[in-house]
Amino acid sequence: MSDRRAFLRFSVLTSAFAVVSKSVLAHTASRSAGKYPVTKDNPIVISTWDFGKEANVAAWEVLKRGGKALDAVEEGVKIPEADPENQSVGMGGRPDRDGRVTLDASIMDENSHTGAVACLEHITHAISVARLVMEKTPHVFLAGDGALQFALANGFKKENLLTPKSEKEWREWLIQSKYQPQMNIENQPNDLYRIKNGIPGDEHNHDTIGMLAMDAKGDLSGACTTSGMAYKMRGRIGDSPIIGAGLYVDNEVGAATSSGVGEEVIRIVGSHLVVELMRQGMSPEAACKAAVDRIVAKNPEGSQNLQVGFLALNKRGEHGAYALQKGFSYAVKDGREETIYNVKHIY
Ligand code: SD4
Repeated sequence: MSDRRAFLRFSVLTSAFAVVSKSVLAHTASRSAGKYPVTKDNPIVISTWDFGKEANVAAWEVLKRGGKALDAVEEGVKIPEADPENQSVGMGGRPDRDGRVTLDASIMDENSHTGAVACLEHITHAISVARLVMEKTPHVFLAGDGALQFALANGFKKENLLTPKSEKEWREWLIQSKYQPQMNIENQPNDLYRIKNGIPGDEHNHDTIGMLAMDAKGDLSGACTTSGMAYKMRGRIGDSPIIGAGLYVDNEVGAATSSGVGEEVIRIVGSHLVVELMRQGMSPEAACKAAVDRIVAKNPEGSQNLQVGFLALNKRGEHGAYALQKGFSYAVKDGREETIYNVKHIY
C-alpha cells in the first residue's frame, strides 16, 4: 500500500517535472511516466558510459523478442567483456600492479537471486561465471582460485587476458610504480585529469559496465563487470561484484548500479541505497544524487578528486543518474530511443 502511494506521488511529481523544461529533461534523462505509462511491453536497457551503447544493442536483441531481462543483461555486458580494445572490462583489461588481469562481476535477477565472482583470472566472460554461481551453486559469491576452478569445471577455457597493449602500458607504469590506483584512465592524462580540466572525453572513455534492464513482462535484472582499478594491489576487490554496492535489483521497486572508485561506493552500500531511496518515492535521478551526496558528506575533501557515478532504473522504466564529477554518461535503448545521456554532477 505504501509503495502504491509512493508511486502515485512519484507519478504526479514526474508529470509536473515533465512540463517544466525540455532542456532540463535533456540533461536529467528522466523518462516521463505520462508518456510511458505502461511498464509491461515496454522493455528497456540502460548501461553506464558511452560504450554501453553497443552493449545495449546486444541486450536489445534479447528484449525485443520477448526474452528475459536476465538474459539481456548477460548478453549485453559480454560485448565489452570480449572487446580487447576496452581496457576496463574482461579481455584486455588493465592488470593489477603485479601484471595480472583480475575480473570482478555480479548479476541479479527479478527474484533477488544473485551471483558474483571476484579476482577471477583467465576467463573473459566473468559475468557468465557469476550467473553460473547463481544458478548452479548454493552460494552467491566465489573468489580467486575457487572461482577459476569453478569456471573451468563448467567448461570455460583458460585464456590470457593481458593484451600486448595493456601489458605495454603496465610496463611503462612499472617504471614509476606509484601504487596509487588510477581511475578511469585512457592513456595519459587520465580521465579525471580531463574531467577536472574540462577536456571532453571520447568514445574510448572506458570504465566498468553496469547494465540494468526491464523486459516485456516488466521484470528487472542487472549485471556489472569490470577489471577494476588499473594497477590495484593484488587481491583488491571493488564494488562491482558486491551486491548492494555495485549492483542491486529489487523487482518491486527498481535497480541501480555504479561506476568509479569502488571503495567509496562500498562504504555507503551505494546501489542498495539508491534502490531504497526509490522505494521511498524518489525519482531515479534524485536517488542517485542522494547517494552521491552521501559520499560527499562522508568524505568532503577526498571526494573532490575522484569519480563515482550511479545509474538507476525504476519499475516504471524511468531512468536517471548522478555523478561526483563531470564526464559520466549512460546509454539507453528501448523501442523508441537510442540515446547517450550526459549526467549531472556535483563538482
Ligand atoms: C572498481 N568501480 O573496481 C570499479 C571499477 C573502477 O574506475 O575501478 N572504475 O572500483
